[in-house]
Amino acid sequence: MAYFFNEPSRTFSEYLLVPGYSSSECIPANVSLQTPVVRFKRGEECPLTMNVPMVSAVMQAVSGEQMGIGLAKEGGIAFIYVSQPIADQADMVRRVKNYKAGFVFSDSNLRLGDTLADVLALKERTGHSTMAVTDDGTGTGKLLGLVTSRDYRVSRMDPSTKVETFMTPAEKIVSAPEGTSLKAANDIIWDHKLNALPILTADGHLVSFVFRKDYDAHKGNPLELLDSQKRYMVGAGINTRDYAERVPALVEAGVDVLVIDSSEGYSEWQKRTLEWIRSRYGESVKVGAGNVVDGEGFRFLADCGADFVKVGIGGGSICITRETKGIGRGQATAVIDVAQERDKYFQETGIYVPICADGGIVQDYHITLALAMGADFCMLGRYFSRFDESPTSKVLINGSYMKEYWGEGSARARNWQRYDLGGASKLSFEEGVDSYVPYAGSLSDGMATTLAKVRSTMCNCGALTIPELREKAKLTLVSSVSIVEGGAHDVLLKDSASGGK
Ligand code: RVP
Repeated sequence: MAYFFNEPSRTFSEYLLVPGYSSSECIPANVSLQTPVVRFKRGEECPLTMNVPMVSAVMQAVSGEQMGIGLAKEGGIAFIYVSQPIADQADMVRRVKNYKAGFVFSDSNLRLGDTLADVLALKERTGHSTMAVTDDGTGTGKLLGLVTSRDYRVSRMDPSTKVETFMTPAEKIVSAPEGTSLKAANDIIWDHKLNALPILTADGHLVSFVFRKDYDAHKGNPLELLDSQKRYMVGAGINTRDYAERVPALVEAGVDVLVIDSSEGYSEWQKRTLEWIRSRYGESVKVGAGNVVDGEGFRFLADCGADFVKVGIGGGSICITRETKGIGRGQATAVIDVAQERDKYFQETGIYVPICADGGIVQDYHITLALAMGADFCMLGRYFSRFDESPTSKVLINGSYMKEYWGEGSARARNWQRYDLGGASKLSFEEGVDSYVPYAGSLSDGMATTLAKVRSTMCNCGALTIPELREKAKLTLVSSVSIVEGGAHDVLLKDSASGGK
């Protein structure tokens, strides 16, 4: 007979934390959000930790190289999406690893023949106002000139005006040779009162820019996540189909951690993938697996050698797996169940296998709840897709800026490998939707607010670290009536009274 779970499965919004005693030491500035990412033995140090408990989803609409760089700056890890050709994914990883803080690859480039209209269109698309004019229109072409917003006046110039008539030509540009240190570049910027300094090869090809504002920003990233060679850390997704080619390419590109990207991870395919990686690389390549939603699935993947296990089926904001296939489990219940098994596994074997709560984080406090319930870190898609650093377009809809966000199981992404159970090499039916999310500005500002809330709640619970939160947390279920009580209620909101903004 079928097995029936006794309790209904629940989501994060059905829980709240009940505050504990906070001492005068318990202030947000003293909170550490450091957390393990990969397995380690009792008494040993975890070989890969993060400074904040957040990773970005393995999705086309979320994790490209900009997210890789941006999130590492904030102390977390982006998992570069797998639903693209191997060489392209490896290039993205390589660009994050080669990124030198403060040295920016030029993504807004023009050719001599381009016009003012092209400049404006490029600015609209990338949001960047400093543009290189190169012989081949790429970020590594020979530098012929620079265009910034100080070089043109839209109201007084014809849109068909050629770039070469108003750009600052190469001979008038202050530049620095490849190999210049960030400190020396900054001195040149300061001495010449520049906003941007192009770094050039000996034969005049563009390598990167150093921007005045980035140098200042770099000094403000105390949590940035660096490898032993002071490069940013980055992750990448793999699938259970082409791992024999994809993994070597990603490892060669310098990836720090992999994850098998699948909607359902309790499978022989994942076992085979993990075994292949272990036989080829031993413990040197770190790889997470998933997704699972109960202790049984966790134990299977832990026994197969997964470095961490991802938890969550059907809770993603763009995910319709529960509707289409009828599989899944409320995300809070799944995390609680898997965390209990992880602790049992640790007691029995002395091996700690971190777990990642993937999907369904809607409010910032859901992160704190997930941590209190036992997650070591959270994976977020919708959250990160809203920022400048996600690879998607910013569009104006009904007067508000939005970003596009689509599921890996949508017809748009066509990531059939993620849903593959062996057999056909195509997406048989959709498990995800294509959507808009409200644009939310820069990653750094957004995460600062989110993490301030997490730290503050931890202090309310008397916890200065994630393990302490887990030990001290008191969680209560809330009734549907008390959920209403939790929002603004029985008042007329001024925004809605005046018909909104
Ligand atoms: P969310 O943060 O709620 O947007 O969820 C993101 C997660 O949703 C991803 O990490 C992944 O596990 C899942 N996902 C991605 N695509 C799809 C889909 O098309 N169904 N689901």
